[in-house]
Amino acid sequence: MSIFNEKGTLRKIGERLTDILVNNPKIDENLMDDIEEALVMSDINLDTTEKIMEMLRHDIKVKYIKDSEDVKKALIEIISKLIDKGERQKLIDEYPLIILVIGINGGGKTTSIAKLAKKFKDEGRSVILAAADTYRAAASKQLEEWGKKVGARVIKHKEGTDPSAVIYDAIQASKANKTDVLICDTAGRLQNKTNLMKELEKMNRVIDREYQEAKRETLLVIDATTGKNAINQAEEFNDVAELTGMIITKLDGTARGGIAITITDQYDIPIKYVGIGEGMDDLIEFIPKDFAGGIFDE
Ligand SMILES: Nc1nc2c(ncn2[C@@H]2O[C@H](COP(=O)(O)OP(=O)(O)O)[C@@H](O)[C@H]2O)c(=O)[nH]1
Ligand SMILES: [Mg+2]
Repeated sequence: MSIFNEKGTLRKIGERLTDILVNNPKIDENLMDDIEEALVMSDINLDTTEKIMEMLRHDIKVKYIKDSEDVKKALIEIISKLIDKGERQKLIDEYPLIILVIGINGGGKTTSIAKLAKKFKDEGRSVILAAADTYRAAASKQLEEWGKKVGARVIKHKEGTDPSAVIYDAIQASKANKTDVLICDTAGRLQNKTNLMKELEKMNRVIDREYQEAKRETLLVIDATTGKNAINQAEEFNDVAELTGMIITKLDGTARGGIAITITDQYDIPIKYVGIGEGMDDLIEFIPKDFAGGIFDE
């Protein structure tokens, strides 16, 4: 079974499509209507669904597809193509690297940062974490605890200080220690878009000025269990930040894996990792082909 579907995240969409294909071995308009309906009911939006259907009709015609087993194969291929952003799929593998992690509160930023730090540490990379979510004292404490667990130093300031100042200090520490990776936690204040934008701009200015030698990633963390809301968040954050990728969290707690397909298609942002639990090792690389195959448990 595909690792992406072990916890049932693609169950809804998989069950619907499998039922339809088993019950309609003949390829006709009925079948096409049913497939379309199944996609829409699985957290895939209308626009993306139409795109998938158009590609499917095209494949059926040019590949002379005659049976539902081949429809299944075509669907896997189409969805895989839609969510695969090629070169941009993988996290940059050049160092020093600075990763800015953004997203709304409770989405799983801090946990995902800990998981990422653990991955880097396992690869033998040095890691510093910047506690730039300075709005709640609990936030930097949480990051500090994770830092201890994964063996990464945490740079923090007092509650309420300027997040850019934390990033400034963390950059100086990273430069002084020739640290490979600096991961910055941030506060997710989407309620006030103008402030958020200003804050992000300031952080980016500090990075531009102080850490020119570093490669950059800006990752948006999205909680899959929020369904349609997740799609709105992608839109809002995509407006205010130059996102290089996403981490979709809590795919273990939901059958709403379909939103991953919509988000990557609609906003052209690669999903780089997915969270499948609360533990340190519960972060897996997003492989489009495997994810699409997971729809039919292949
Ligand atoms: N089941 C599950 N829970 C997660 C995952 N990622 C984060 N969480 C939980 O979501 C909650 C919020 O996470 P946190 O990292 O504090 O979110 P932040 O506010 O964005 O920093 C915590 O209870 C985490 O343990 C995941 O992939 N799966
Ligand atoms: Mg946090």
